[in-house]
Amino acid sequence: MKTLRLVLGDQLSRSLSALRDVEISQDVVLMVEAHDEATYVRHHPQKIVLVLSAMRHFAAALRAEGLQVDYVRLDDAGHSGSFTGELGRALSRHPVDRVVVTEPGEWRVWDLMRTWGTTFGIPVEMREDDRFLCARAEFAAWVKGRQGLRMEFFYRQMRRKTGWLMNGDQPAGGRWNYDAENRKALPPHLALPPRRRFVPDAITREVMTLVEQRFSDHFGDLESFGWAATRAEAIEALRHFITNGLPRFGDYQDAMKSGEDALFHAVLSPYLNIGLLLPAEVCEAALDAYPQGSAPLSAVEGFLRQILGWREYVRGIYWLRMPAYAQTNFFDAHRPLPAFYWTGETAMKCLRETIEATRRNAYAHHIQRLMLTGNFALLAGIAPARVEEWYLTVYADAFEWVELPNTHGMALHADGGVLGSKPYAASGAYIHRMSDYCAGCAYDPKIKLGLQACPFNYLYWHFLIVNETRLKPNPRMALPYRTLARMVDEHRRQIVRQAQEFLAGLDSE
Ligand code: FAD
Ligand code: DLZ
Ligand code: SF4
Repeated sequence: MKTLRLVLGDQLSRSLSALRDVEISQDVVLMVEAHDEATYVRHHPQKIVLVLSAMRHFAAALRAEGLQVDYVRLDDAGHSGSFTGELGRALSRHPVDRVVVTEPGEWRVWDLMRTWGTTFGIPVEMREDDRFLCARAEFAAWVKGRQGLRMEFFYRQMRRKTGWLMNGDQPAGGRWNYDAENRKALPPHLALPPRRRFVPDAITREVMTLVEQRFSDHFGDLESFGWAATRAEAIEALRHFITNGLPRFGDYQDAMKSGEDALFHAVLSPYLNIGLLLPAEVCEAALDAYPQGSAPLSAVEGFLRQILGWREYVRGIYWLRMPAYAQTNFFDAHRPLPAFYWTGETAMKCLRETIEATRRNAYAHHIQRLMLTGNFALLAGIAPARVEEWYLTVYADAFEWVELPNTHGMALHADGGVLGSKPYAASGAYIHRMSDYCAGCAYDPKIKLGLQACPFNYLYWHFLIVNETRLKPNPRMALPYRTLARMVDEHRRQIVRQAQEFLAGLDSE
């Protein structure tokens, strides 16, 4: 049966289900660079270059194997701009019996794909994306009959299933979780590993020129592009992390440092999310480091939890709850996104540095995303959809299946507690403890009110005050509400006044 096999820009894995039974003598692989995909949000130019360059390299590798690849470039004459339009045009070029695709990562594209059979009058087989460690049906079965969907219990089930870091049915070292040891602040003189960067080759440089011409008005710098664009390079980035980052990953997972963009983080998420690396091989590379003694158990467990736990869990939640998931707004938050999310122009040093790093690298590490830009948006009551659009726009690893649960659920608690049992709200004290940003800031994290007070301080208490009916019943919020109850009325009034003045003074985008 002659088959047209569509491969998307985040499906660049040779083991992809859509490619598995390819008949080299007759099938055609279709790959499409689509204007719509670069602009449904105005992606960071580094993300567009990464995806398009990796697609071109992947197509070249398939061709070298003898596969017939029909590759549609962004600037090809007659381009319709969309997946649907280009599938239609490809079907008129290739008389095939069926179309095979692997299910896409985003609900938006899945919703399109399910219409294709009827639109084009041809069988369209949508296959499972089995690059993940937990199938969608398996996640749905885990959810059945459960009251709460806590990640920790999902993660334990995944540990048992894979046998990773297990001694029989018990966790290696006697504990499931070394989280408590993963919260150290960074000692001032600790040497940090350099990020593994790759010099753009001719293919990447050609794409960079194209992206500069077409998307120069998108947020983000392109000249500092240093991402891997091939599987071989991505494997090198993985090795670099296992040797240089993993041993200290656990200890300093939650730390932040001025001028340091990645610390001991892996910087592998874009490669995992577009398919240059597979989650199983990344986990196995980390697991191999433990018996060899090159990384301690707390680091390997902490890293495994991010991929085997969080990454699989957020995908499970996304597909379980979409499309309704994106519509909830637990705090009824409607404020527009402040302009400084795009310009970086704010006196708050922690936010300024994070936004500048984001512009430079299309990357920020987890704690910057969660406890700085995310925490501020939560405390300031920014509309979830605006915040989500920002996160989907600015990061090279941003695909909605992983971005949305992290933003909507983890950072903004807009899902009312599906993903996290309480909001990750924090005052300046937390940022001061976990970073060195405050030393060079116009504000002081120890001052609660007045011109020099850290805005995170009064915004934090203001957030608790205005959301008292929503949050006070949550037993995990008992401690801050007990502190609030001890606050004299005049102090509460001053907090509300200063927070309102500050929020009213924010320029919006
Ligand atoms: P490390 O910290 O070194 O972690 C290793 C790997 O674990 C990552 O590469 C990633 O694949 C996985 N991982 C870690 N944390 C998470 C998590 N919470 N959810 C899913 N996978 C995780 N991650 C994305 O891949 N795409 C996104 O669009 C995205 N948006 C986010 C938005 C917000 C508001 C927050 C709080 C987090 C978001 N994350 C997202 C999760 C996390 O911040 C990134 O995966 C991580 O920063 C990527 O950098 P790294 O490779 O250095 O990760
Ligand atoms: C992110 C992205 C971009 C910028 N461009 C393309 C593209 O031109 N062609 C393509 O196949 N995929 C692209 N992607 C990734 C898609 O947006 C992604 O496959 C869908 O969002 C489904 O997850
Ligand atoms: Fe951020 Fe407040 Fe510290 Fe300034 S004082 S860097 S705003 S936490």
